[in-house]
Amino acid sequence: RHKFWETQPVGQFRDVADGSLPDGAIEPPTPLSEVRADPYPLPAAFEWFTCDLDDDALLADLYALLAHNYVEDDENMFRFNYSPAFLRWALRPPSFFRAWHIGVRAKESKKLVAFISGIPARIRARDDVVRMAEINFLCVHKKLRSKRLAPVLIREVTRRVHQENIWQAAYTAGVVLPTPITTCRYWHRSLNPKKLIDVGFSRLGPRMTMSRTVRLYKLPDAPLTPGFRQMELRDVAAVTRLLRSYLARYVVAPDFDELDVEHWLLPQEDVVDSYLVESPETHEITDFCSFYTLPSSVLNNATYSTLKAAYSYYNVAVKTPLQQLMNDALIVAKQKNYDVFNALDVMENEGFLKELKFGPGDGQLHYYLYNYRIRNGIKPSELGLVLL
Ligand code: NHW
Ligand code: EN5
Repeated sequence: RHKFWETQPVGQFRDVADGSLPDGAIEPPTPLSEVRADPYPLPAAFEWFTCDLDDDALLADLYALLAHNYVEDDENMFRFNYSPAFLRWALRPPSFFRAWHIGVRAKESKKLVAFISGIPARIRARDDVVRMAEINFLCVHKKLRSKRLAPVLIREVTRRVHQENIWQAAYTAGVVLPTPITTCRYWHRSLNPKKLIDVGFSRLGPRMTMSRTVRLYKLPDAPLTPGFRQMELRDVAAVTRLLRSYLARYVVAPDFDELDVEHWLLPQEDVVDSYLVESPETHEITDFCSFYTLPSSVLNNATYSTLKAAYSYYNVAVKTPLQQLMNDALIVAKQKNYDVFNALDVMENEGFLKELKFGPGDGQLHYYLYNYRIRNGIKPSELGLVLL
């Protein structure tokens, strides 16, 4: 069934039911001297190529590869369109490894035809903080599909991660592989319902007219919570404290320090937006919310070429009710001209999705750990990790 995945240290479908295996590493680390020293062989026409994301020309090539060949929905109507600035942000967190930005080029034309990336992260599973790689942006050009290139890319990134003495990884995918730790659903909140309907992202509900639909999704012009403002550099320490104590309640969550928070949550236009509530009386930072910007190309539409989507990221509601905080996030996203606000049913999100008029999407997101077993998996609401 899974000629490649059967050979890997991941939960195998056949032993998910075996409740006797312990949590933690599936196989022990090997001595670094035993990690294969040279890259895995590629078909003769191709070569490995470590990508330098400082190089604007390379970044443009990577952007183009993904814009034309990365993830689509099940009916091939939309394709993720990560921006160059977003890719730089996503791939260069604190202490990133250049060698984990792995391209495959055609030897002759030097054209970039495939890519996979890893970034380092500390991820906690129950009470175990583990150094992991987060693997993302696996992509093979459409013309080179089904030739078993993906397993070569995965083995090569694994080798380069092992060279840094890291033995676990986290990743998400829309497809089912052995074996998800949990399966999440995407939910969508229309901000610009007319455009969403015009491009086929959503449909006019039964017994609904366009004008009733537009009215249904209307939002106030400005956030309602007193003290709601953009996060700034001076807030990093307070946001880190808030986020660390919040994420502590989840079974699987990142272990963020101040450097991570500065990188992942300080606002960057059209990449990541973060807001917080500063108490007008005490100036204490009591609540926090954030979203990242990931447009999708609209395939085959005469009027529109892109959808501007915000994706819920990390949110912490302590004093302000979560529903009210997320309503303010919707309001600022609408002000900034997003067409749709997306969220997964992770963390406490179930507590606002229906009330704030999100509807379930047709896509799922499966979460995976490599070489780490979590007995019986977890529920989406026990997951405190959002990957880009
Ligand atoms: S998920 C997004 C992945 N990218 C896309 O969907 C883009 C569009 N599709 C493509 O580019 C986020 C190709 O279809 C890809 C597969 C490249 C997906 N994850 O080359 P073959 C991520 O980036 C298995 C893992 O012939 P292809 C996370 C498949 O099951 N495996 O297929 C990435 C089969 O193996 P099997 C996937 O269509 C996490 C084999 O690939 C997969 O030409 C990576 C077929 O290969 C997927 N999304 O190319 C794992 N899709 O055993 C990281 C297919 O079933 C693991 N496959 O025969 C950790 C590593 C680090 C460890 C460190 C200690
Ligand atoms: C790794 N970081 O399927 C990510 N998106 O629902 C890789 N559906 O946008 C894995 N099909 O439901 C990504 N509209 C896996 C996801 C791949 C992309 C994907 C889904 C998520 C999606 C939309 C459009 C469907 C178009 C036809 C969808 C319904 C919205 C509606 C709004 C009004 C209230 C009800 C719902």
